[in-house]
Amino acid sequence: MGFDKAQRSNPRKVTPLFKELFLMRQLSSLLLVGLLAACSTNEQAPSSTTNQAPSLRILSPSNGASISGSGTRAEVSVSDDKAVTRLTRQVNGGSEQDVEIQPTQSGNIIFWIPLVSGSNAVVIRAYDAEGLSTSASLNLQVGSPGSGGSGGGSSGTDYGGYTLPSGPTYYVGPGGSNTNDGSRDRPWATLSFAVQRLKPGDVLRVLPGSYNESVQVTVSGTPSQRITIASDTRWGAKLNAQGNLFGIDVRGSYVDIVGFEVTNATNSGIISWAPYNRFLFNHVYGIRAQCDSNGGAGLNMSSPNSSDGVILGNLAHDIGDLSQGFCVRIHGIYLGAPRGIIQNNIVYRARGNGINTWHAVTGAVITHNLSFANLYSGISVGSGDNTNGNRAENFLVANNIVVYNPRGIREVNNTGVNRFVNNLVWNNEVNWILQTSTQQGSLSLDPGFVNYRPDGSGNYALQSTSPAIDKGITEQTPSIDFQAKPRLQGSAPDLGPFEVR
Ligand SMILES: [Ca+2]
Ligand SMILES: [Ca+2]
Repeated sequence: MGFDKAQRSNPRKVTPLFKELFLMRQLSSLLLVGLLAACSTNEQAPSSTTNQAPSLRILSPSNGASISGSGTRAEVSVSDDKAVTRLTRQVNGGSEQDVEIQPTQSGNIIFWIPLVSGSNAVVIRAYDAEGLSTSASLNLQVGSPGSGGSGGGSSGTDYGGYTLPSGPTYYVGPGGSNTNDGSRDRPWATLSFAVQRLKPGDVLRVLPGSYNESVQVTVSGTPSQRITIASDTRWGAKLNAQGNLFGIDVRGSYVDIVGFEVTNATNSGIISWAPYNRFLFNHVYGIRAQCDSNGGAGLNMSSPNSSDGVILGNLAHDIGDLSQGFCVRIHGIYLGAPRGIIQNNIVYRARGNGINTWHAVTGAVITHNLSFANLYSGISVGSGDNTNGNRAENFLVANNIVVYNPRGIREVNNTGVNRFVNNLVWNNEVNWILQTSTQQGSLSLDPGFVNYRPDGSGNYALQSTSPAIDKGITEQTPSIDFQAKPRLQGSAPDLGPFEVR
């Protein structure tokens, strides 16, 4: 694969991300109690019989609609004797904001109306090229939490303490159609169609079902308006890449890929080529990568451009054809760019390293992972084949559990001083291979899983008597664990992906 050298250098903080997530959870419990009165008036009389003002009709929200969230999706029908060239929304007498539209003589337009708690007076206006306009108004009441209703019922508990953001939300679902409007009741059919329509702040929720697609994401969010592409329930949306290179191929930035099951790609399950992307809570397996110069991975941020990425809470296993023996180019999780964060993941049965770093990596954070039964190493820290001049240094590798691999944790090729702190590394053929660093506080003890099985069919939570409980350091600890339960319980975080107590 060819890589270029663009990079960003902004330092990124870890914990504010999760504060943001929990704030979103609170917002999502707001109820929108719809109380609307619609009326339609021409604000300017037609100046001649040769030009008519547009007509405008509100199709949704319907009168009395109850919607959870901090705004509502709206759909209007417009027409004009020539063309409607501009559509605007105005909330509570604020500025008139343009809705992005293509000029149309007649058609339906879908857009988002952000709302505030309490009473909202909304005015929508359609203009033609001559400046004639027609307005329609809505009154919407947004209630406070606990004011009644079901809360929308769509938050689910599968993600534990993680709640999907509550921005403008669209849906893909089984039995959907790409001629639908992307609402929950009328979802789109394919992710590939849906992702092209996303704008900063948007949320795409994919309803449970099977999807035979290889999805390329070219849109980007912004630092404050990330784009979220999520399985509506954790692992409920099952993506079969059908032998294409990638399951989900992210080319844009500030994109979150959340909770998908991905299989049957021939290079990588989920891959990022750009900075500031996050892979959260996915399950990737059965990746048929070949042991050639391309290699592959379950979760792949190996491009030097994919800096400042986060790979958190994922399960990756059976990466490459294990019957062919080890291959140092096929990994569970692969990081090749600066400042990546790899936390709370479970990785096993990769042909190469469970967690691997290479290319332009530097300053990575690798904590609270479990890596077992891989064919080469549990965690491999190194850099090479890199035109950016970086080397693998200033890593924090802490609170991980690495067992039953040929090599436990190692440094390889171009490395500097890294910190290996409080890892449990046990029953690997060789537990440690460090070359420019030392390790502190390591445990070499049976971690005491509930049920260890090398094929992945076990239960890798810790028994209450485990020596790994409360043995973690708190530096860079995420606020949640693999199950999105609170990470900090007891006197200290537990080692590995699960916080037991
Ligand atoms: Ca007109
Ligand atoms: Ca604890």
